[in-house]
Amino acid sequence: MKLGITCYPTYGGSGAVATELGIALAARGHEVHFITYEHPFRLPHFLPRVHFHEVDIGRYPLFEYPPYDLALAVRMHDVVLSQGLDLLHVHYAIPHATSAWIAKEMLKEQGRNLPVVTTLHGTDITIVGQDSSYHAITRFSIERSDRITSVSQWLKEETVRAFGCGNCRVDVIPNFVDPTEFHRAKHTNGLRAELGGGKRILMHISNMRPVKRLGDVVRIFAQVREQVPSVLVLVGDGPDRREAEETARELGVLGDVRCLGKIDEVAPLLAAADLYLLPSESESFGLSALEALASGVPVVASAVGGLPEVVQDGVTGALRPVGDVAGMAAAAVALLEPARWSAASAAAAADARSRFATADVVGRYEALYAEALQQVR
Ligand code: GMT
Repeated sequence: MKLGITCYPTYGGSGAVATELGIALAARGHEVHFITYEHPFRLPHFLPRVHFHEVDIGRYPLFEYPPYDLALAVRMHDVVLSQGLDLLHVHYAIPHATSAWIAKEMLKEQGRNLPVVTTLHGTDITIVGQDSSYHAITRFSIERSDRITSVSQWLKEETVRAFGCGNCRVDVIPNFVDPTEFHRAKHTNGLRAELGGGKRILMHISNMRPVKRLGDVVRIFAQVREQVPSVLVLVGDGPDRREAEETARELGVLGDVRCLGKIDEVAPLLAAADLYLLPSESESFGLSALEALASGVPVVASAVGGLPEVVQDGVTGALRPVGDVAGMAAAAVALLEPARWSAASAAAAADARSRFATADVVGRYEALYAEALQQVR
């Protein structure tokens, strides 16, 4: 198949999933065309059968807010025609599903009925899509997609609840992980000694927005550190990073917090970690938690959203209510006990491989594409 994929190319779970999906589809023989405003961050510069088409929004002094969604629709229309694409798959509904619908309507003038698949990832449904400025267009664009997928059962139910599209068929296709790349034994690169200096390593990776509750990450760490010599490694950047550093200073633990900033390849870092912390306010899936589990790193997270579909409480990690810093810290200390850690680490890697391996999940997308193509014929 010739597939167009649109996503946010910058740091974030939806862009990571979309890019890994495109790479896996190309490896399975499909031709993949990324259509977005920047080179996706997880895309190496050249891969066979992978193409990148930049969306140029142009600049005109009249526009305080250049209409990216229109430029994207035009680029989609153009790439479908010039490259003979069979299908468009957009990740994150806003504005990608809307642009795809416009492109689809434009293509009707060329006698094409192009199937559009929309994958819902999280805040497109839970936060941004529920803002009154976007609610109606999000609902409209989801309903106009030929097929809709969501990354967890929880997100599917939330979509029906928030948008009331009872007639929409939403297929749950979970996120996935490459078990050969996210593999503890693959990365023996001295990072453990470099980052931990003999102490246990707690890690958190995110775009550091309020929904991640970065302050809780620091507070959990401070409580763990009272009982277990440990360091906290923070990867990524975002609006809450500075405040988290301030919290660490106030708690007297800043000297054991390492802020690494944005790093593209996180598999070697995760392979060096002992525990992964994700105490989010909301999380439709928690891709970074899955990548940690595959790397043999037990996860301490909030019992919220789609996280219980990813982390098995008491087996591959621990789930506690949002904001339960003391509960998460106690669970983390218990998980760091050597025998308990070994069992949880082995269970985490095995569970990630058995339920979320790339080959199985990508096969489900291929089957869905084939059905979508049949549907519009
Ligand atoms: O940051 C992004 O690219 C999207 C982001 C979001 O806020 O929607 O992440 C979501 O998509 C990821 C990939 O499917 C999920 O693993 C995250 O759980 C989800 N984030 C939230 O729901 C907060």
